[in-house]
Amino acid sequence: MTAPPRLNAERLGSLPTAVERPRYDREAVTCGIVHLGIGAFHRAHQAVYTEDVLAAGDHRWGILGASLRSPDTRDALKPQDSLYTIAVRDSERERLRVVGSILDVMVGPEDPEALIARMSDPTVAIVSLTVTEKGYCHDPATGQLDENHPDVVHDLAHPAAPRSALGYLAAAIARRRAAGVRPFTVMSCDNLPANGRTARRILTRFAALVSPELGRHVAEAIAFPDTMVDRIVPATTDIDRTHVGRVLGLADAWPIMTEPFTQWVIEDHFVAGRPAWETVGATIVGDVAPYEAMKLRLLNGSHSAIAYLGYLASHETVADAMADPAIAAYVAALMDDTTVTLTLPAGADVTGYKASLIERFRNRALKHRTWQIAMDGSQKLPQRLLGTIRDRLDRGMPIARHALAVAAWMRYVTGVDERGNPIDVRDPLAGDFAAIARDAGPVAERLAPALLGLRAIFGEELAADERFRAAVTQALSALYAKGAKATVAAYG
Ligand code: CS2
Repeated sequence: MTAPPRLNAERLGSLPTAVERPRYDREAVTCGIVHLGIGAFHRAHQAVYTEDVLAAGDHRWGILGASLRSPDTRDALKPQDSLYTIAVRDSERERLRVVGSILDVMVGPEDPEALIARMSDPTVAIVSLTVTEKGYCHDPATGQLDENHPDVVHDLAHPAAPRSALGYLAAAIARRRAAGVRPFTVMSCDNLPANGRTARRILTRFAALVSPELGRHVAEAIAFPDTMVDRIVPATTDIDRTHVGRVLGLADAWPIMTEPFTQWVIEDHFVAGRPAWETVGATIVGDVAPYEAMKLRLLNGSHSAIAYLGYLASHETVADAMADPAIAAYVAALMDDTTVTLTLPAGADVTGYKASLIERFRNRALKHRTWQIAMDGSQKLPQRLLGTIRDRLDRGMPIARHALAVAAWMRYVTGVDERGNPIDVRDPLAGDFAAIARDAGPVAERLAPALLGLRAIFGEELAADERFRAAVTQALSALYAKGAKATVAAYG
């Protein structure tokens, strides 16, 4: 069988009629947004909302995507005029849509100056980010810039050729200021607590290390709205590529697989205008915090628990794990334990929200690997699980279920699974985990305190709390003694 021809602008007319496509003049679109970290999540989420704004006739908001590391996305999208498909799936149906809001893709390291120049263009009003938690070069426990981070040290020494998003932002902000170009808005779309405020704190400190004036300028002139972003987007596989190619009759080198659900809550705080995202489904609010806590603690907290326990219990995907009644019961109970710590958004139906999360996790049409979610736990645990644990401890409430999730993370980061096979642990602190696991051995009483000593994750106070130490050690002993499957059943 010969491969189908490549998706591109000229061939849009040949798509099957059921496939949605850009119905506006892409040539008329100008670039109003530079997006750093052009991964699958951005393409399934913000780029789709923006696509709807373009389709409604406001052509100022085309997106220039940038990768700060690998050329893969550019290599996939460039030959197809930056067009790509999203496949929206649940067990009943699949809907395909070709999205055109991304106008071009650049690769930062290939030509940093070119990216800084594009970010300095006066038409650019927003620089948005999905660089993952670790892309902020911060200390996850405190939310402060990690001034010893290798990328931070590098970028302060080489401001014209940065590696991190912080370095690019500082360089572009400085250049715009020197040229008298209006400041842009920095919009974080990562799963960090108070992502706008966190980005502001970190970038202000970074800029102050460049020069005190630049630090002041960032703090005073740049807007950093908080956002809550939500859509489940598993990594694309070759099976997905082949399937989408067959349906389109055109080859798409990087289609995006996602779920029907999508949510975006944005703080209305922009200095140079923004697309009318509220006309296409986003919610604009004065305070994102309640939405964000609900999402980070209920969705992402459960996700991380499912990832570690599910992986240990040999479940490849979230849906596989949720098909195990013991895990499903545990997750429901974990969410109930979490709920008491939340200040809910006005009018929120938290019972309905939790039920919808269970449904979303059960979506068998998505192959969301537990291994994918297990990545970078050192950056995720604080906002997903540890905040809830602190709040429950403050109220004198038991924390056993959340402690089990932390213990499962500990068991996972030792790098050896329950059958003695190696685990591919991906985390900025993977080296520390390996050294700790080597010294402690598979002994809960040694392993738990050693991992709790990682201050960047646990901070001082929680790590010293006897109730927390005891609960985690007990759960970890159970995981070693009985395995994940039996232990989860006992905690549900
Ligand atoms: C997941 C998130 O990979 C992960 O850590 O928990 O990417 C999750 O799928 C999204 O936040 C859903 O909005």
